[in-house]
Amino acid sequence: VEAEIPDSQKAAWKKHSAQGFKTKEEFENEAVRHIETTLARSLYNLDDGAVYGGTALAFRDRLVIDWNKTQQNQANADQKRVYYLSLEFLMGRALDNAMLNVGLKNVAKEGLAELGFRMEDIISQERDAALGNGGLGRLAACFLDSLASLDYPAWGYGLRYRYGIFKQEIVNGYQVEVPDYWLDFNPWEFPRHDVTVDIQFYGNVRKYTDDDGKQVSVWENGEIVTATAFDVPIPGYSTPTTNNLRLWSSKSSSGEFDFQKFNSGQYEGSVNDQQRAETISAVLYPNDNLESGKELRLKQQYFWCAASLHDIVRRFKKSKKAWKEFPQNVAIQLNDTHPTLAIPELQRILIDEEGLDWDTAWSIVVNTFGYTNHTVMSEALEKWSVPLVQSLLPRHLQIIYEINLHFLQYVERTFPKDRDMLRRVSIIEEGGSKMVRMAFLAIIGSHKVNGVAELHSDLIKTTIFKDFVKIYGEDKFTNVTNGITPRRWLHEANPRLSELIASKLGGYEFLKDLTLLHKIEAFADDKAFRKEFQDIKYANKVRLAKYIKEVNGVSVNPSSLFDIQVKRIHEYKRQQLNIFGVIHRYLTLKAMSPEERKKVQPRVSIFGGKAAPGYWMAKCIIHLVNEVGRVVNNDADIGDALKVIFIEDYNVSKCEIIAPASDISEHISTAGTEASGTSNMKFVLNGGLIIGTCDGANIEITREIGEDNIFLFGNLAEDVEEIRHQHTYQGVLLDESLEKVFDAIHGGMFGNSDEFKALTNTVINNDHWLTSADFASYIKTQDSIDVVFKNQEEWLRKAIVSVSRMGFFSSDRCIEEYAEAIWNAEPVKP
Ligand code: GPV
Repeated sequence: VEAEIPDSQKAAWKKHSAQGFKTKEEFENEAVRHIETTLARSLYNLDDGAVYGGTALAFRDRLVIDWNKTQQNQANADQKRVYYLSLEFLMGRALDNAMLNVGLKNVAKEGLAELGFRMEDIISQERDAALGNGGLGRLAACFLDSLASLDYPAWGYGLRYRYGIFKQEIVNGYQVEVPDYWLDFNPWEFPRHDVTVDIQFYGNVRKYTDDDGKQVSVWENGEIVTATAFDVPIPGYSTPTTNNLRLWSSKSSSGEFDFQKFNSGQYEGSVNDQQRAETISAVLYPNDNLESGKELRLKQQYFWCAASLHDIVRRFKKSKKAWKEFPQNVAIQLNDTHPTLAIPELQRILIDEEGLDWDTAWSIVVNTFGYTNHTVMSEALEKWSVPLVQSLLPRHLQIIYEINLHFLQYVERTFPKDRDMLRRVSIIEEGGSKMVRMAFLAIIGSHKVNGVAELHSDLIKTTIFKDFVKIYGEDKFTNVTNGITPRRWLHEANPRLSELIASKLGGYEFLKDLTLLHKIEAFADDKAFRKEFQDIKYANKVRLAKYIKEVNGVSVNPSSLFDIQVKRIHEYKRQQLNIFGVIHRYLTLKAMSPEERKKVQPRVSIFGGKAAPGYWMAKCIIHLVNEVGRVVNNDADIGDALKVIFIEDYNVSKCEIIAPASDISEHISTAGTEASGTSNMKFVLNGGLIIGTCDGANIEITREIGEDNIFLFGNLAEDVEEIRHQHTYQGVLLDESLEKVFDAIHGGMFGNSDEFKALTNTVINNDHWLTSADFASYIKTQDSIDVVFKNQEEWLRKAIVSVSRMGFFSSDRCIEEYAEAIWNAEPVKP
């Protein structure tokens, strides 16, 4: 195509092509131009919001110039491309990240100052892009940052939800969900009205024999919905590589609305189709670690998988290569089972549309896909009812049955004596109602399956996927321990700590190679370094205390020990264990004399996190935390000795203020339930210590930083089953201190005790999450934390050594592992 353009035309384009600003002057030019023209505002009609808009648009222009060059360059390079399919991308704010990654933050800061504005005020105008629930969605966002920073030719594919995760308000101590209108102003996306794909639902399958005597299936007569692409540029750090996140938005395929209906006076009816179509990408399902089985969710999954695959196949076909080369050119990673329909969809394209035979097509499919599992908990494993799939995706159900047939025939040949095996591993679960087990389909259709931390990857091999290890062998199953991007989670969140590290390491290389942090271990005993490290932590706590004062109206003393648990509210994550521990502490303080109380290490217990709107028990936990806070924070006997705070609407940008301000953070899931956890990494990287169970990545964090530097407690994963068994057959032996806590709750100390009955009863009745079984160990460990914290020198040493040993947990390391062991992909030099 390039060769066909006349030289004179090329020259004209080159002469006028956008360059993007480089200097402070040029930045101010661009920002002011956008404010005055794109946004139609003026010096006399300005606020931080408008200046944010102008600044963001100026940076967006920069990004899109790099984006264009990157796409051109990657197309020319003709290397294998990686596609990361995720229903969630929890991106947070983009401006600060864009400024850092293109290396123009200082230029912008000075420019803004000259225009009369402060950088922090402008950055904080941006609302989060919150297209995700929790760790799974944030992992996808960290991976995009690392893929671009390491120059991999990689695209993310997701859905452009009109409403991301709801905004959480706390009203009278209860969670209230409010819609998040995040698209009101979003300068980071480019609508591609020319990039559309028509997606079919329902309909029927017609079979016929063609002229060559071949059986052909045609899926037809369905409803059509159109997918439109919206592209979000993803800048790499310290490289011009700017990758793409393509988000699909749904709209009616018949244009705006039905003109016939409109003209015949049926005004309302005329918009029905349009609304039905737009509903598909309207809202993110707010469940974390729980599947809901709703038809609309299945529609979302197919809509997004089909649009993405169509796009990927279209790009491949431009290369004119043979189909068998597809897996050498394309790697598709499935973020959990949500995109599993991509497997039968690619098989359908290859056999129904491209005319390949089953076996050739299937080998292409398997070599293309990799599947990442994020949980072993049965309530989170996706299953779709066969009649639902039959009606929505009739051709896919046929293909799934055929995949299953081939697979079960193979299993039968290999394990002729184990008849029960066929029932256990079948993609179709028989029984009351037939279900499609998506995880099994994902395993069978992928060449690699990975867990997200060592313990978790071992658990999937020995529990839920045990039979598949027998069938396929160990090599199909692997581990890639999660990581986080040090750009956002160290440099952006904690600029002073980043600067201190850079001052000792002679630059910011460590943001590209986090293992370089090991060099600061040498300063763990350096007095001046410790002091500076301590000052930074204190300043970060002051910042958080200020926020808490503004929002919660509670004064907390920044010298107190800040104890933080922020994550989705879930019984398995055990915020209930934490709040029961807080109540125990309160009762203990109340029983003391004022003199004794003065000697106790003051503490601020901080909670934050959303509950799925339909998750009753999680909402009870939020309510209890708020009620305990109300009582404790207003108790004159207690004063600074204990404060209890619930931070409303926890999200990515709040985490950036919270993580740098912790002394201790809580990662206390029942052993064997948290696949990895990633906030544990964020907190340690920011100089806080951890109280945690032997679960998920806590185990590898312990291995890296040393067991002297972490507060571990509780039963081990290998003993959990046995304890639950005892609970079932011998009843729960309630911990004595916990019983006192329950007495206080039941006695109405924290308001109407009926509201908390469900919460205490589940512990008393079967204690599935080992809240009572782990309580004594938890309390004892919390007490030891008070003792160690009093010795600030020892505490600082632990914190500094821990930071220096966190290099392994960079998401850059994850991406290199995926590239090497799963994708077989290489970077493209920019
Ligand atoms: I499945 N995860 C999540 O955030 N949502 C889910 O629906 C499921 C898993 C999380 C796990 O709970 C974390 O342990 C893990 O660190 C994260 O996924 C990323 O792997």
